[in-house]
Amino acid sequence: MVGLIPKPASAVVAEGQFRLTAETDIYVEPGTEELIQIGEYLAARLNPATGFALEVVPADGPPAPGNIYLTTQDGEPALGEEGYLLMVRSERVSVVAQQPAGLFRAVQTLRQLLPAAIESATVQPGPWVIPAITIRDRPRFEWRGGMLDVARHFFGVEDIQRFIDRLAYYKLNRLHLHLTDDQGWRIMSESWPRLALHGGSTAVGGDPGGYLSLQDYAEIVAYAQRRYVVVVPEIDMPGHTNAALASYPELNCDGVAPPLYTGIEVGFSSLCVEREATYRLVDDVVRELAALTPGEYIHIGGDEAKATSEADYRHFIERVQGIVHSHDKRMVGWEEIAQADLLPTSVAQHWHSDLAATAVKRGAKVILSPASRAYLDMQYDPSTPLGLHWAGFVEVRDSYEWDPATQLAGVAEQDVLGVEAALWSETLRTLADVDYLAFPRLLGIAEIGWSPAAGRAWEEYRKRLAAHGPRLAALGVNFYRSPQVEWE
Ligand code: TNX
Repeated sequence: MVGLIPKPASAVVAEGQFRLTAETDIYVEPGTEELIQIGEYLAARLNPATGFALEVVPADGPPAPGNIYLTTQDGEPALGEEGYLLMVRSERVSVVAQQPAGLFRAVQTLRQLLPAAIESATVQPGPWVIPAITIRDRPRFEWRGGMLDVARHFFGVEDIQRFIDRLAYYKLNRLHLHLTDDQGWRIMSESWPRLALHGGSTAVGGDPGGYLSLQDYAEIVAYAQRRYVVVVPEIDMPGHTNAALASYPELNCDGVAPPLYTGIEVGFSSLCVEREATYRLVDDVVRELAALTPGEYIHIGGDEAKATSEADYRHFIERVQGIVHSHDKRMVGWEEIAQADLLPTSVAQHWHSDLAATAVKRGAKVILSPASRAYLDMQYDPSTPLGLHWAGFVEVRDSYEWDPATQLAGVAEQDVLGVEAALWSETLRTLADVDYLAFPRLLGIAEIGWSPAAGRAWEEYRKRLAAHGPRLAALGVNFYRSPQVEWE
């Protein structure tokens, strides 16, 4: 129990312990393709370190002692989409959920109940013992996200998949991909191929560029789906668009394409709001992405449009909202979109101002990513070798000690769709860099999104966090060993 992050809604320790042995198998009921896949995911997590060969078996009722049982049979409706009941007893481990997603979340709890060495890629001595416990759990918020900026620096399919694995381990369920910005356009468009071919050819500091093919994107979506993570693609506009403007002169009001940009200034670029070419681009790109995105949301950016007049901005956002809607998606945008008329289905993402309260007044829900808490690219302290500090230094405690229901005046619990940690990549070149800023702060945001507010306290959290040091190490995560935590 001590080591679980996010902290479960309820956990009661029981008598005895379950021992995972070479004879243990994973029984799933019903034996559908989807449940078998969840069982296989669990087996793949347990087999390398144990050296066992757990198998997945379709079941008809609870299996013989010594086994693991995952079922959606008689799942309580109160557990919702992602909740679960996990019972560890000396005879067996059983998980009951209303939906497969709940079983998947429970599998993460089960991994965390085992010794940290279970996450090792090579055979470890064991023994593989889980203390008996009953956990009844479900998330507080529906949206628990991690954002990765693949525009300032490009991260490809493999890195993004590793990032998804890390999100899933902490029960996060949204991967927001910031796909485009001034420095790079990172997704192919069949209608506008120069966006990626030219606009994706470089990165901050002149570092190597790159882009995702539509097939790469589909592969990422499928990988995320098997981890019950919804991909939310972002095309940032009308500002943050130099890469697009450089690729197609007709997107510029003066008809002249600017050069590519590799600096880190913001707020200087804008699609030409008066030109029809702009809306053809938006419609084509949103249509292509929507077709490959099973999730409900398309993120349209909308931040820091300092090169667009206020009236033009509102007109642009409202028209783009209509385009997103016409492709059967809900629009998400940074909090600045609150200046426009929003549909009740639209969502505003808070980062630094009081505009989220305006969005709420206009009937929209909000996602909270307060920069001083949830921006993972903020340096921990002045000695952090990566990151920025325009929103201050954000130590592990700062990123943990806040609550979505009280963070903003005019935004109450029922207005909050959830929370998201954002990682901007101006200063990041490798997955090790990503890890160093995301971990361990991402765990705190995951807990804020999942766990009940009552019972959350830094002094208790930092002890559970300490137990994740060896886990993160076994997973190969290059995390920051904050001096605020007495790492195990
Ligand atoms: C602000 S947050 C930005 C990004 C930068 C980030 C750096 C937001 C919506 N805009 O363009 O990358 O700060 O921390």
